[in-house]
Amino acid sequence: MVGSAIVRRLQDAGCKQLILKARNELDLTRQSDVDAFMKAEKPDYVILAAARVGGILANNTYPAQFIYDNTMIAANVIDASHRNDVSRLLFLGSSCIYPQLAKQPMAESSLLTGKLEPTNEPYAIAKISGIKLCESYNRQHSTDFRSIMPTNLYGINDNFDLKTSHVLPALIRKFHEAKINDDANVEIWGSGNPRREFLHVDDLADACLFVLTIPLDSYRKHTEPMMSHFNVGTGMDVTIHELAEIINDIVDFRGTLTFNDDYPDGAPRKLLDINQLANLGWKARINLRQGIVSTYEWFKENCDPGE
Ligand code: GFB
Repeated sequence: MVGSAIVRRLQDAGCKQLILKARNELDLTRQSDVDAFMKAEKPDYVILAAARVGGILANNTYPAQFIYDNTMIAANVIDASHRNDVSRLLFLGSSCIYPQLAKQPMAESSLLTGKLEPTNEPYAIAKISGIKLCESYNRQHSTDFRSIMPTNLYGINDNFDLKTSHVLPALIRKFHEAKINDDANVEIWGSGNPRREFLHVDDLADACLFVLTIPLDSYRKHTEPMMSHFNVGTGMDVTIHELAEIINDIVDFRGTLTFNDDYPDGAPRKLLDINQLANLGWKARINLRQGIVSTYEWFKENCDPGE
């Protein structure tokens, strides 16, 4: 989802040469393969959007895969980028790097000020390693490696598998199938009380290009030497219950909602402080309802066997 959105954005911007590798062509967890690729291609810029990602259940069920794959991907790509003289790199992290009970909205400076949310601690540690790799290479080798921390993402090419997906695509699918099957209710995991901020992936792709093209002096002026990342979000959040009602309305399902407490809630709230990037002139454009409507249209055309 993220990689393809960034490719579309770079093509729109007239980027002349994109070097792309699908997962089955290059395994980023294998250092020798990454080294050989970087040596052969010598890219000028690297955008590191590849990651093993998933929703709360996938993170909680496969912690070893989440920490191992993401740690290896970050270490291999960042180190090979340094050794092959990449002039600028952008690393994508996640808002789950911040403490479970961080002051809201969460500023970049709240990193490493408290305990992480247990359901995704392994993933968060791998992403924190990525940020710290970038900062450390910048300090020791004077590289220009940057990081952004997006909030919960959604959009076309999302994962709609109910066991591994994030909440927004899961609810699109659940409400759609409940409507088609004439079910009486839709089950929502947890209490419905956690608050989440959702960013459309096309807005994220725009932010990637924006951050990648900030002149180095301005980038440094807006970040501290050991806190060199930017939050990327909308600045607004909703409860999971409110999100479910929005999707209920868009899908036009007429049944009831039930809340299943056997599933975890995860972090109570993850609202990003987006002032740092806003001060440089970037803001999200796609509002949540519009974004869900277009994602639902894409889902019906591409993922729904009944249509
Ligand atoms: O999006 P989500 O899976 O991940 O869940 P996180 C957000 C909230 O929605 C949780 C609830 O409180 C879930 O219990 N929820 C309700 C559901 N119904 C559903 C459902 O059908 N499917 C899912 N998946 N959730 C992830 C992290 O945390 O966020 C990752 O685990 C990453 O590491 C990602 O940071 C952005 O927002 O809780």
